[in-house]
Amino acid sequence: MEGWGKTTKTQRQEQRRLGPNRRDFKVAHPSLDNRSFSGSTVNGSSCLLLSGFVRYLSMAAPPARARADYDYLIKLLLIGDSGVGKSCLLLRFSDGSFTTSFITTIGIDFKIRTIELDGKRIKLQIWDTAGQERFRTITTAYYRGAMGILLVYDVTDESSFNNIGNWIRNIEQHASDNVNKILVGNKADMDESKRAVPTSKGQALADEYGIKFFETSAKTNLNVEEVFFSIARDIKQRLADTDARAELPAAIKINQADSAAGASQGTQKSACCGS
Ligand SMILES: Nc1nc2c(ncn2[C@@H]2O[C@H](COP(=O)(O)OP(=O)(O)OP(=O)(O)O)[C@@H](O)[C@H]2O)c(=O)[nH]1
Ligand SMILES: [Mg+2]
Repeated sequence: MEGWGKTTKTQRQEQRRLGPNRRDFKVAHPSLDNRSFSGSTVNGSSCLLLSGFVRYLSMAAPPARARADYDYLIKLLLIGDSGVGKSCLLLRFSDGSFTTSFITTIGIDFKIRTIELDGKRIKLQIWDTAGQERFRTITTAYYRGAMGILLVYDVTDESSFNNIGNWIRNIEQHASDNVNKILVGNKADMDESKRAVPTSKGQALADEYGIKFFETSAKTNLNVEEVFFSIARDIKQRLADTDARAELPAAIKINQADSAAGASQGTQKSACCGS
């Protein structure tokens, strides 16, 4: 009885200690490719040893993630000159908000939003790079893991448009060959008198590179969803095609094996029946 009482007391102490500080965590990093980890933290530290006990404490709560909560994980990257509105586009898409204050990105940042496309859950992991030259070494390290890249310029800033060629060369040097790209002319809400890059020029450049083009406004939410959904749809299609191709030889092999088995059975049968 004493032992039982002791355990209960310890458990109660643990429960008080864990209390509201227990929370689920997810870790994702581009170097982890398509993997992400989930688990629990207690005051910031791993609680593997306590996991059984925690499960006991949270019997009524839903179980820890036993399976992936998405069908596809798609990693996107935002690149372009400093000040074109990359972070604002991401904030608009992930949080539905906008700020006029300019807080330049230091290095790299990311946000996650899960969307649904054709009945599939697509988890978008969107990496927002700093446009400033001094962060170039850090940011280019993230190109390799990207499945899609949004090239952003500011329609009121001609040099940001002229630099798109340099950003494309960066992609050619550092990203995977099959990465999807999309051209984005942001700040389309600005007064026509401020516009430095006509829509036709943006479209012509996109056509030259054979990529899609959108003019957006993070401020008014013009075309923001459309850009992210468009590139996500193209990547999902590419991944689905790759999956289908990867499965094809196996399917053929199975069929061949089946028919081979069938043929040998048939041979046996005919041998049997023929005899
Ligand atoms: N009018 C207008 N202003 C915008 C829009 N998007 C961003 N801005 C403004 O442009 C400034 C720069 O935006 P950011 O999103 O921080 O720019 P960034 O490309 O992330 O810049 P770096 O992090 O330095 O690379 C901010 O003052 C924003 O408020 C837009 O669509 N319309
Ligand atoms: Mg930024």
